[in-house]
Amino acid sequence: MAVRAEPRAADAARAALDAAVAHLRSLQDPQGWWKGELQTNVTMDAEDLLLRQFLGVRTPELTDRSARWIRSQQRADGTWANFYGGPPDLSTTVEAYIALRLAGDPIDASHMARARSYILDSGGVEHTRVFTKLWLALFGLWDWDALPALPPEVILLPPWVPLNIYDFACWARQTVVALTVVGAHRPNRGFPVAIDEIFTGRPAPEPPASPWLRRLDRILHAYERRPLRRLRRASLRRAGEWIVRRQEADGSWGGIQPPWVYSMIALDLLGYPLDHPVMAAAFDGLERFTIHEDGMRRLEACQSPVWDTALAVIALSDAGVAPDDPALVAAGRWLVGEEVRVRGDWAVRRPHLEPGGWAFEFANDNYPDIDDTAEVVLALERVDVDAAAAIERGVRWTVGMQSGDGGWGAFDADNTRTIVRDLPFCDFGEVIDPPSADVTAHVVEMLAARGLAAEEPARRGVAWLLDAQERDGSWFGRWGANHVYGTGAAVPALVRAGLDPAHPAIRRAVAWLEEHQNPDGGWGEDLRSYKDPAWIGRGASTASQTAWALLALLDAGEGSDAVERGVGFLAATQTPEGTWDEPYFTGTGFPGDFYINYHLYRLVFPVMALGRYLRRTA
Ligand code: R19
Repeated sequence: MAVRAEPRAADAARAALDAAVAHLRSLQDPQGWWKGELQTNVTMDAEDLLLRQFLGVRTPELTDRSARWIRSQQRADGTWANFYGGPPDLSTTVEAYIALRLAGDPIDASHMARARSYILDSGGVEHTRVFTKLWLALFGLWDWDALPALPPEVILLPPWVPLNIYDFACWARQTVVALTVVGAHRPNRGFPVAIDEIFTGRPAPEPPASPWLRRLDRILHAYERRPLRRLRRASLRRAGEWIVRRQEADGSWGGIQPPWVYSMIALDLLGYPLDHPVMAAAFDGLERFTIHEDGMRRLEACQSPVWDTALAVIALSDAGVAPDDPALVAAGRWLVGEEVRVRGDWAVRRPHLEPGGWAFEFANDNYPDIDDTAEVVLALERVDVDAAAAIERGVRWTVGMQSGDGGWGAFDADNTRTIVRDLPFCDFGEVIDPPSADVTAHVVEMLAARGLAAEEPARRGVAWLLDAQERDGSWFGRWGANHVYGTGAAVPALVRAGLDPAHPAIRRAVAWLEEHQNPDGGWGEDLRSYKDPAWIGRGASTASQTAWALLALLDAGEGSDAVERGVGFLAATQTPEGTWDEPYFTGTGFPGDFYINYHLYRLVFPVMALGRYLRRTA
């Protein structure tokens, strides 16, 4: 058939979907899974060099490859950001600068001079976050006394005492336990180059902590000078055991970079030799998180195969791929094999709950999460594999993990003690895991798909969501950017749980989405929206965010012009390969501090949206 000058929207959508499906199929691993790169920022690479420097295993060849990557990410103004197009980040720039100094880049090289002038204009090393100063302290470049205290004795606090380790979100908990061991040893391994040039010499700002937490910090510093010897020894032994027991099958801790590298440093200080099986597995695992390309190396902060596979299955199924299609069957079998069947840290708050569910990564048995479990169940419902028992366990586990207020957090139930956020130590990233709209919506959608919408857990979830709707009609996006993600999750969940699309909550959400559509037909929301409300719902159009908005509008029953223009945007911006370019980060690690470009989002979400659009108009 000849190409028409102005193909109907549905024809363009069909062609785009076919190409996207073919491309998505081509990315599946022979073992059944999908995994897109999880792109973050150069602190991963800088800290990797610092880790190896600390442990005495940094080689010139590896240093050169990392340094080339770090240099390639520097912007014209000499700075590094935490996300594409983002503002310069001082801590990231300082870490990158130090890594390049370690790699031998001279102070007077122009790229170093530009970085330095930004650093000094921004207050120098003195104004960086706690983690950056901690890295410097390991090498004698920062004073241990000038860091917030965090004694290993916290590991002895029972789970009902405020500020015990189970009050921290799991990612912060594993980081904190390792860092208490490091802080107790106060190592100084020296540094082969001077970096005096990035200090201003002015006093560091006081961390914004409440008066009594500041007093607690002073008391802990005093204790640190003369810790009770037997208590200290017992705490360090407990912390060491706690860490070793939580190493995952792939050598990681929690499948994420921060606890991984700090656990390696802690175990080194506790006397584990580098060839000890625990340390050797940790090194091997890091290698599998390293991408080698064009003579450079870069690290993933985390890997997302379970998440990506669940989303890809849902997308292909939405696109009309049959449940017995070999690609979906292989994916389904692989997902069933990834089920977590053991208790993890979550059991501290839910001791009587049977294990079940899925984690985000290849290996993270200690930390299955509710978001992945919801999406995996939704995916397994659509494939011809025997998954009934795993689905049943996953649903029960999810229901058991509902927080007291009716919502769901990502990894734990009732992880809501906000006092943790006020510790002077916690100046970076979210450190608790309270219920969020996106995770709660995914669970409600899953319960509805299982025919459980009328039961108490789903009804409380719906009530939680209705209560969490913003005044403007949108929902906040905790793990995706930002209100477009939250709204794109909440509306389908509510409608599938039985809320009438004519319900005022849905109408307000639709109106909000329509008001925030860009003139090009797409949707975009800048990550600055997390800090500056003026950016909420605003930003350059991206494929994934456009798809999220469409998912909401389609489930809300909109046959509107907005939908046609959104679909038109996707069709018009597809690459010849069948995917979309998406330099913008649309994933959120920590609102305000840490962002992720999930490389498969640009493809799986448009496939879902186009597939659902065509089903409806077919
Ligand atoms: C939804 C599915 N999700 C619920 C899972 C998302 C997993 C994202 C991977 C995040 O990887 C991390 C995790 C933690 C950190 C930290 C960090 C910050 C503060 C403290 Br205290 C400890 C650690 C820094 O980078 C990270 C990356 C999509």
